[in-house]
Amino acid sequence: MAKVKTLAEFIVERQHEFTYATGELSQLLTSFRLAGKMVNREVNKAGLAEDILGAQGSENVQGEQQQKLDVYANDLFIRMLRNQGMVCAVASEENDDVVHFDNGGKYVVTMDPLDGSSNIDVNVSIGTIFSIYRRVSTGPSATLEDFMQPGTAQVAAGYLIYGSSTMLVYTTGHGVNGFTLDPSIGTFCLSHPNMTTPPDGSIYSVNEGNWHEFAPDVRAYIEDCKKRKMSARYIGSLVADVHRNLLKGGIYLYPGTQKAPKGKLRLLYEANPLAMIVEQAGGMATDGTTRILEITPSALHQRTPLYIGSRAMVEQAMKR
Ligand code: P6P
Repeated sequence: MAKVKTLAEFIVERQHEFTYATGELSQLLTSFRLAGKMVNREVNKAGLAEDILGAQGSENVQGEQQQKLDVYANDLFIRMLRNQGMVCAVASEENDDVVHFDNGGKYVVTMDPLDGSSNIDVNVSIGTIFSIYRRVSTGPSATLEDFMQPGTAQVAAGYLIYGSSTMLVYTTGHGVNGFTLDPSIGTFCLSHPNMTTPPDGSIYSVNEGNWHEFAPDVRAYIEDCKKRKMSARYIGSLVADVHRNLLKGGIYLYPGTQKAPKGKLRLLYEANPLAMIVEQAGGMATDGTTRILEITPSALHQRTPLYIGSRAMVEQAMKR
């Protein structure tokens, strides 16, 4: 049986690909690796632990009901990132403003600590999404400017998916690799080396409940998918939908609507990290007209329409 390669071994082996100092990537990813295991433990027993299920009773900056596990995951990731010393500040979906550590760290992180959390109570896969940027500011404290970099400036991006198995998928700009948590030893092991997404696909993921608010070109594209007998798959958990399409081929789209021209998804900690990963796997990600990674942000929680997945499908959707 081939020797299993752990995430730690893989990072050391590939450290030379990380533009910056040796060991920094390993430390940066360790927070997500460790906190990911702890979130996984809580997610897996959520049905048993009443105190961890259900709404927290508070709202996040998006005005969305915070689930208890959202808050647990957010606090845990922030604590882990603060303790490891190289991250100077974090922008999280769950926090209105930047969380500053004022430690002079060279990096900043954006994250959605638990995306799709409304699915927690119904046992559907959920995920953590994160981006890592090198600061453009100097001194002990990060500035908003550090978070207003385009997605092309990401030094690493990744997601954890808490599903039938728990995986960590990440890129540093040199391809995409997936690691599956072996719960018997509590270790992420390389299970999906050099992930590439099929150039075309036959799965489309969109919330057709918004049909009457879609622009004519979006409706025309969806009609075309139906005419071509594609499969409609929509989990309602972004990481799960994107992960499935990444492996099998397909497109996920959350277009703008009349009511919400910029759609629902957030640029900094949903679209950008997933766009970097999907592009590195050979796919494509746009807002319907512009490459996601080339959008210059102007606000922490700004939203963007998102068309992401197999290149041929995203190109087809944009032709409308
Ligand atoms: P809708 C979950 O709240 C989320 O941010 C993504 O995980 C998911 O893809 C999307 O929203 C679902 O939104 O409007 O289709 O329920």
